[in-house]
Amino acid sequence: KLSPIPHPPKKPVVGNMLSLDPNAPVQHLVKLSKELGPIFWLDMMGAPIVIVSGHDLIDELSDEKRFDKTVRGSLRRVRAVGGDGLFTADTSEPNWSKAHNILLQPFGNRAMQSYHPSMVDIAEQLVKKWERLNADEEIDVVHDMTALTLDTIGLCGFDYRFNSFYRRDYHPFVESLVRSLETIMMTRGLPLENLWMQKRRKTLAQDVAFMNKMVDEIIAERRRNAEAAEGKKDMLGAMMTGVDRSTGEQLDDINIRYQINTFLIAGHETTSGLLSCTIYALLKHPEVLKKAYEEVDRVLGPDINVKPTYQQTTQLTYITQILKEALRLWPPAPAYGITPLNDETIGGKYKLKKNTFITVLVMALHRDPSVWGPNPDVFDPENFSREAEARRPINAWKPFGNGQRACIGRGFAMHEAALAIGMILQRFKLIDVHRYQMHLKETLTVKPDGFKIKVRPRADKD
Ligand code: MNH
Repeated sequence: KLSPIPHPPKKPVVGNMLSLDPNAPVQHLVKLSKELGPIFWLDMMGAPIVIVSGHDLIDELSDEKRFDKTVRGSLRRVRAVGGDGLFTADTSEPNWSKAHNILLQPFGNRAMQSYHPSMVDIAEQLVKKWERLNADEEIDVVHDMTALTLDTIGLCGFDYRFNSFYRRDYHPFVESLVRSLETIMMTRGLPLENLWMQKRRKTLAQDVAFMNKMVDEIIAERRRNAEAAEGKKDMLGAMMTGVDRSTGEQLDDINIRYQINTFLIAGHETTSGLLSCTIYALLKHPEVLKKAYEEVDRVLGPDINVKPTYQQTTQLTYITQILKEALRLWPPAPAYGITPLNDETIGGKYKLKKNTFITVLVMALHRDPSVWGPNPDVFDPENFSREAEARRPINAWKPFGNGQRACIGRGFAMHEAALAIGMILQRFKLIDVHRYQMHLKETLTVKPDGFKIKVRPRADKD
């Protein structure tokens, strides 16, 4: 019924379900897209999924009058933690537009300036940790970047310090969050799964209860001390006082809790993946690293005792190009789901029934030779020079999703990442002790697996 859309051979009952590598489904899909082309479909036990990776088709799929985000599969199960928070709400749910309208302000440019000192506070904890390492000690890059992004969203989001740099493991909240997401991603709706997953499902319920209790207490505490918190300009404050202009309504406390859970899910793994991949790219491209050092020295100056200002951080334009190129090759959120609002035909011949589940495979789009040229796998920040960006067709670079359902934390993540890379390069030489080769681990997001480096102060002789 989906012809002429190509698809690989399938097995009875399970269809293509078991042929996808459970440890690296997205990378497996990228491989299939190379064999089967810019659009193909898989049979997930009777339910088709259409996977699209070609730019022409994705350009069409980006028309929000014809296609909308859909919350299905593992993302639907994330609602166990995110509820009807922005990320996991259907566009038609009243709380989506309400929260969207209210949250535009605390995620806007003006608000970013007020978060900047908190971002510097946490980034300083990171570089202080690195300054105190002995010459033989290695850095677990993803671990430290996750500590940075988590503590940053905690402090800017609701004035809470996870103090990740003061512990060996993560904060109990994060342990619960990570374990929950793991269970959610392991669940695939296979026969008998409920039986062998029983223990994990029980733990999931306990973890969710624990996270909700902690966040609910933070909210209740803020309600009690509303006056003392008057001057606080964090996201929680904005959510508690913000009014949706189109309905005149406010967010209720349960929804605010889900938004906070959501910021922690959406806000820490992704940005930490971006930072880790950026460090990898810098290690592997000495000419890029050299230009990055030059920019940092020019914009931030050599004095590491002077904190970077908001303005200076926005002037790190070459570092921003590097970050964008890292988001191209290793998009931390490598795919997103959409669905046709009515029966559709795309590319002039591919018929898609209303409600079909379509996966936009961003990871493959970002290496489409029709946009990125004959060597799309090569890391090159010049892909994001002003001229190259102006020349490029729209909807070719989608690391933050599409349209009104695109990432609301984009400005936050980019500012935080530019600041962190700036402060790291101001102080350190990076050493690729293990000649690491990129190996992506897939959870809800993708990040480098087992990536360790060493650093030395820049002043040190080699
Ligand atoms: Mn974020 C949605 C990627 C950082 C909060 N984010 C999305 C989507 C992508 C995405 C892709 C769209 C998903 C979909 O269509 O199903 N987000 C990123 C990346 C980074 C990132 C690559 C970092 C780099 N995101 C952040 C940060 C926050 C955040 C930081 C919050 C502090 N993101 C969100 C929220 C949404 C979202 C909230 C849902 C927005 C909506 O649908 O209204």
